[in-house]
Amino acid sequence: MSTSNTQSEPQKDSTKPSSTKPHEVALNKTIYQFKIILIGQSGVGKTSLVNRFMGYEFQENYTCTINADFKMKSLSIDPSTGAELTIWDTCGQERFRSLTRQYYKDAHGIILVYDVTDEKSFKELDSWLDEIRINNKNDVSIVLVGNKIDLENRVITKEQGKQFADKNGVMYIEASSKDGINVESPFEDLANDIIKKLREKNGGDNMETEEDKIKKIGERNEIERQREKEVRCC
Ligand SMILES: Nc1nc2c(ncn2[C@@H]2O[C@H](COP(=O)(O)OP(=O)(O)OP(=O)(O)O)[C@@H](O)[C@H]2O)c(=O)[nH]1
Ligand SMILES: [Mg+2]
Repeated sequence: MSTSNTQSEPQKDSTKPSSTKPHEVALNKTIYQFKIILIGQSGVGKTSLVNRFMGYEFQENYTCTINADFKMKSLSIDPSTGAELTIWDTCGQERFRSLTRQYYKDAHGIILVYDVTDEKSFKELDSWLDEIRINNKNDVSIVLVGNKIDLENRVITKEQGKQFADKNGVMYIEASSKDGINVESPFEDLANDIIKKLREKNGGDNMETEEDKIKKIGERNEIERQREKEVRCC
């Protein structure tokens, strides 16, 4: 899977969610647009993870995220499918909680992060999952990330993390933003899972699925582009 940054500068004034509409369809390539949010206790490493995924260097200094920040990056899923991710990195501090809730609503995927050296950040995971259930009514894809595995003073084992994830039906990845371990997998696994769910919705019945609609919009755009070309050239 290849990646490319389409935009690295946060646009602080935009709070509009993205949709699963394809951004571009060319020669049968469908590019989905997904909204991904990162949540979890303050200081667990959400911003560090996003920054590493974007290709920036790891920063030892801690700068608390104010409310939320966003970045965009494109992924190539397979030769005929791509995904353009709008990534919302929220602040974990309690005082921003009511503001950051607005980002849950139309998210297609959620990265829930805890720090393997911080028991409190692990114990709070149940309340974060409750937040998701309350604020996102969709069948949202979730990946749990146990971050900071480079540190020696870890208190939450890999088995504990995996058990929690299995019990709650979410994916699980251990990562180190510092050492650059698994900094892309959470985003790639989410995109794959969201696309898989969209395709599964297609199975069996004759109802027009979300993916059908997406493809149709894409095909229509392509036809319109072709028509425009024809008009221009004649
Ligand atoms: N050793 C180590 N330190 C990390 C890692 N990831 C983040 N940190 C450090 O942890 C601190 C907090 O990281 P942030 O990414 O700012 O945490 P955050 O979750 O975005 O915090 P808020 O914005 O307050 O919600 C910083 O000092 C980082 O350098 C990691 O994988 N290993
Ligand atoms: Mg942050």
